[in-house]
Amino acid sequence: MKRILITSALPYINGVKHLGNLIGSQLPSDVYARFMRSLGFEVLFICATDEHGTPAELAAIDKNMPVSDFCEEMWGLQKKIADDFYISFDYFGRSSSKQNHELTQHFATKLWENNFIEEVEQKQVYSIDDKRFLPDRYITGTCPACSYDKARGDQCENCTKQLEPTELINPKSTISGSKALETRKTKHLFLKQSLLKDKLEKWIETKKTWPILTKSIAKKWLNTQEGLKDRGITRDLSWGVPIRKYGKIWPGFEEKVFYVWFDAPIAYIAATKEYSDKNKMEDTFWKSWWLTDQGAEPVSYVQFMAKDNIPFHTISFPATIFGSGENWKQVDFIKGFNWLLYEGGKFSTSEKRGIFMDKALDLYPADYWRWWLLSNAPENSDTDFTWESFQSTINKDLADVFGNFISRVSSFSVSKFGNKIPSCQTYGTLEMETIERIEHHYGNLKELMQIIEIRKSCNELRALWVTGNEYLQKAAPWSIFKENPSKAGMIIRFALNLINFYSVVSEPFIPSTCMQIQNNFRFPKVTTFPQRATCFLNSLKDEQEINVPEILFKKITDEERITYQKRFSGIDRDETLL
Ligand code: B3M
Ligand code: ZN
Repeated sequence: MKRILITSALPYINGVKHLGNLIGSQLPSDVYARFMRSLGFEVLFICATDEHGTPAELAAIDKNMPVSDFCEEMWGLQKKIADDFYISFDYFGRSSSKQNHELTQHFATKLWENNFIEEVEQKQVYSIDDKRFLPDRYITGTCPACSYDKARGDQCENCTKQLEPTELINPKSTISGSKALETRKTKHLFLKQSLLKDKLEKWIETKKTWPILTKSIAKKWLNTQEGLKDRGITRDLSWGVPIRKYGKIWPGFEEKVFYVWFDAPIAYIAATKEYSDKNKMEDTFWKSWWLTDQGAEPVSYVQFMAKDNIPFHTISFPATIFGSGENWKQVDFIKGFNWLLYEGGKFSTSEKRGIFMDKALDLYPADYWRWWLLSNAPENSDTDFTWESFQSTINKDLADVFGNFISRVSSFSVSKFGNKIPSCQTYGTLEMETIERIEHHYGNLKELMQIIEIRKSCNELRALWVTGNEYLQKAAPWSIFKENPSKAGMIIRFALNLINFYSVVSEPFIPSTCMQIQNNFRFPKVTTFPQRATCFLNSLKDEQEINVPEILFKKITDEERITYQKRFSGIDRDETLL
């Protein structure tokens, strides 16, 4: 298959994401997208902000901003941060776009036509002063179990008990503080997922290559009552996709919007349409990626996400697509991730514990974070970010192995041979042996990236760099230069070719450094990977100019590590110790 559609789970709009969110979707999907482009596939890489739902409304209230302004501002910020991390989205859209409104309403209409949506009457808390029904989270009161007086309608934060809003003692509206609440009847739309059980089951059964994490979560949801329960897909909010059927307000649903998890995955499609509309492309463009009946070349569709998002992508969204009865593209492969922990505990936004994407870039360049996160990606189990591990990984892999190789080779080359690449002489046995080792790891790297084994791919890339260092150590051009300058020149020529090769194949992982190397050495631009490393390892021309690059990776000192360990350990940690 020549075309690969890649989506990264949509970052929720309410705040800047932390490193755990980054490694859970955007970063691994970026490496995969970059790598597949370089292998010559036609790639479309899409993401967007997930903007609806109560947390967005609450965050906007908190900032004293209209929710649409808040979302617009946060979209800009999230886009900028993604750019600063060199995430190579083809398009970064918004779930609040007109395209998503229309598509979400389209799906709901189709589901309704096909009898997968039903109207259900329910009792719900209504606030007389606010003149609206209140979602569970908009009601607070005293917990019947532990008497905590700020318990929310869905759960008590203090004792974690799951609650019904009607169980709260002295309930009041979070919006106005009003206690004039009563229960009234109202209608909600439900998606009848249970009717699609067989279809979903058969479909998931065909996914032989899905990672264990993805498949086990999918199966668990498929086989529990809870998982396939019909889902309410409407909410009493004003910010969201209005409930419409055939383009008209759905009678009885004037005050409601679709549930955020109903419209968010549809935004993958809508963001592609947004991209297409923005660039004034024909509709055939986005349809060729998302509809299987357009006569376009087949697409392989890969999604990236953290494990808590898997149920929505293996059950609810596929149910929406199947239920529409239309030929929308279903996902082919879901890459799920476990949690990234921070120094043994959870990242916490409210306690300011852990490192957030914007702060991270104030401390170190994007490639430092990218390399640590990718080489420690929580693929098979949760992974712990520690400052010790960060310091030692960066100092060893990037500074001592990769960076050092480049600076030793280039400074020796410039000092002995000037600014031109030393001219040719055929490679000897050691070079041939090295080529063989390179070929082996390069082959592994390509295979592993195609099955999206991120950590293992990083190991192979590291092995490529180590091979270069070991070669240099053995060949020791500095000790033979006096007697045999032309052999030393051959060694350096080979090593420079290696640098060129590294700068191409490492680019998906540490793109900014690789661009810097390519510019510095003025290597010819390469857009696709070589079939075999061999054809690359004698590709530089004699007239190639060499410059010694500035230090590529500054080492992380113990002092820095200790300072940051303290600074990011949680709210006012220092004061409480006093
Ligand atoms: N917004 C991820 C989260 O915030 C969620 C992903 C939606 S993907 C369609 O947990
Ligand atoms: Zn409680």
